[in-house]
Amino acid sequence: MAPNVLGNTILLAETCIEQEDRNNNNAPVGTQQYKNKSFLNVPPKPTPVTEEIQPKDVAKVQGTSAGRQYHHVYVWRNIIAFIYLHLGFLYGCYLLVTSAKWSTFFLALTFGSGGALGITAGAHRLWSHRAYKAKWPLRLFLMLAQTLAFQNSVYEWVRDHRVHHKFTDTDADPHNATRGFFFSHIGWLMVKKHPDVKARGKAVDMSDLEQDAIVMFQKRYYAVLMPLFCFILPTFIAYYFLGETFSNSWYVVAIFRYVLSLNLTWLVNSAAHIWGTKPYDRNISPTNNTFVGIAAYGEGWHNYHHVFPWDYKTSELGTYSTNFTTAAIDFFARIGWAYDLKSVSDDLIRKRVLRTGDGTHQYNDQELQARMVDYINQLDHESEQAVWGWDDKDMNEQDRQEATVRNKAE
Ligand code: ST9
Ligand code: ZN
Ligand code: ZN
Repeated sequence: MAPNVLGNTILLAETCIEQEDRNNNNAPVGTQQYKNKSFLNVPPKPTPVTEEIQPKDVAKVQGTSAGRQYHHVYVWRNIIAFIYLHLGFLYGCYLLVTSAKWSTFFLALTFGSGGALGITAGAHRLWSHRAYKAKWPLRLFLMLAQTLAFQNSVYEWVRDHRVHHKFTDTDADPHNATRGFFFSHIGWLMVKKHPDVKARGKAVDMSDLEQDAIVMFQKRYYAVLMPLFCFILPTFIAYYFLGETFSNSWYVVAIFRYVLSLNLTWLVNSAAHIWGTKPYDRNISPTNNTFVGIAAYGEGWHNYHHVFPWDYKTSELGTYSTNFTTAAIDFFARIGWAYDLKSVSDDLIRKRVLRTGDGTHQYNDQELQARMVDYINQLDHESEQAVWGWDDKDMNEQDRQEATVRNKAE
């Protein structure tokens, strides 16, 4: 079981319901159940079976996948912790407008942005998707920044995120958005995971992270590093260096900053899987959502991201103002710490937009038509055969019919 870091920090009693029937397949009628709803305009999918799965895992998956109902097992420790954190967040808002110093607010903003980069440029684009490579000083910086964001260790974050991409909208997706806004936003952290998440997750390749000493160091010492970087240091810096009160330091720089960054991150899993456009693939739930795009430091262009997860920009269009993370990675590339930045060619994007997009891509109708003709012509051209002259057997019949033949012989 993953280290119980949340409980360690807030020292709340463990009241989690542990049952012998760990997967809770036999829970009594009336308990809340996982169901495959389809209000996202995307048909619910059964978890696909791939060759990567070991036979013992397949048995587990077949026994619990869509079709059979699975019951939530509440993790009361997390529920209580999240209630405390959100009440603390509201109190932090109150302190911000009544007694906190401006410098305290800017400190919270700085820690919030640092943590955000640790998630977006680090856990997400670098470690989950390998969309670019980073030299060790940058990996060290991103690891520490990710630690201060407290969203589990990089290793655990990446494992869940890769499963999310491979099995989006199925039971194996940790925050399966077909179960509704609340579940995909925060609810998934209040219950035990569906067994398919674990079975599928076991087949996900994590060898690249296992060879990364910085990631493995963080995983090993997470229970110490996380409270230090997420809660103790930010509170101490505000209290000691800014001369802030303990209460303002704790509730603004630690709790307010942490809860805000959690909720902005979770919007990518919830809002950007429910509301927005699907310019690249209309058959999947992830959407392009402008609000989330800006608020989550460039991570809300989620329809694009699910189609091309290896693009370091996680988006096709826009400027640095809608993608702060891309600006940061480009900066690190300029000083030589980031390299091998991958992105998608215009041609590949265009083909995908024409094939599976929902029609909301910025190409206007005329341009789209022109590009479509261009694209079809290109396909036509690719299939053309060279001919030696009129009676060549490979001559296109349409060319023959449409040719003008003057002075025809009888
Ligand atoms: C948080 C994460 O908030 C947020 C992630 C968001 C992702 C968003 C992505 C979008 C893009 C990026 C956007 C960034 C925007 C940033 C903007 C910022 C301004 N595969 O987990 P356990 C196995 S965290 C394979 O305990 P339970 C494994 O053997 C918030 N195997 O399951 C594991 O043992 P180990 C703070 C897996 O008991 C064992 O199962 N953190 C997988 O069902 C047990 O694992 C918290 O609140 C897998 N995927 O408990 C803590 N998963 O690890 C929350 C599990 O030793 N977590 N296994 O190998 C928990 O308390 C528990 O995980 C639980 C489930 C109660 C939710
Ligand atoms: Zn991703
Ligand atoms: Zn997603």
